[in-house]
Amino acid sequence: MSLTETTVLAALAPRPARFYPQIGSTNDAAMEWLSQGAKHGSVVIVDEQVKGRGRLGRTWHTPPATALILSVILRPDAAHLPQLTMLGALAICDMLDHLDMEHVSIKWPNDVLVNGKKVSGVLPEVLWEGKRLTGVVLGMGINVRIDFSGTDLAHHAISIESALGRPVQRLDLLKDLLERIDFWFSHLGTDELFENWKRRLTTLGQSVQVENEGRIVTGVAYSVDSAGALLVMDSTSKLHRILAGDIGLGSTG
Ligand code: BT5
Repeated sequence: MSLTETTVLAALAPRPARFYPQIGSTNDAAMEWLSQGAKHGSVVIVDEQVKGRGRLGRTWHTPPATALILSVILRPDAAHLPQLTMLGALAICDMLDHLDMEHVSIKWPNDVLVNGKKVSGVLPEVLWEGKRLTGVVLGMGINVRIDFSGTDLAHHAISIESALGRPVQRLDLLKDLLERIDFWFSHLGTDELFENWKRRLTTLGQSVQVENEGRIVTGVAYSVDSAGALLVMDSTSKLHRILAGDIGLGSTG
């Protein structure tokens, strides 16, 4: 079944949802809705996103009708903000498990991988009103049937259908994913959420290179803490706490 306003709104009712055949970025539309008072759990879904954003000004690439592109509006307690990226990646992993997908993992902090290739990215964005948290927009792009062959991403990206070898319905994935987001949202701040996220990380134990406060740190990804920071141990056994960034993986250390 294709994604249309009628099919999406009917499948998700009574959850508040907005569907667009084409949009610049679901995160931008959801941020605007949040600022206008959208309820917790509201969701923006599109068939085609033409100005998808990644982190640090990067681009998220999605041809029409080939991906699940959504932004969920959440109203967590500010104390739980560090777990929002974990929540998104975990919910996607659980959805993939439910499809019997094998070799699902998380590359710190927010990439969901299948067979070591990126199947999904998560982009949480936070809206404040002065010192008060208005809410969070959790943007997720999930590759369902994008053909990456011959593109720059061919060696780094993968789609659900090519990994599974069978077709899937985006509407079924959407409903399942939203239930899993609700589940993990109700576990924000718990050890269960943190431990499940940590268990999925492929990064731990690997040699990594990461930029921290303008300097490149090389070492072994030693652990993560409950705020989601990566702890990297360098060759002098000094621990570096990396809150956000991009890691390059070296050989297993
Ligand atoms: C992310 O950024 O992984 C977060 C992507 C979030 C996208 C969603 S879609 C719905 C919502 N609305 C938005 O506007 N954004 C969110 P980052 O870690 O910076 O990764 C970006 C990099 O991933 C790019 O520079 C490419 O190398 C690669 N990339 C781009 N498109 C991809 C795709 N479809 N599959 C796999 N990798 C991709």
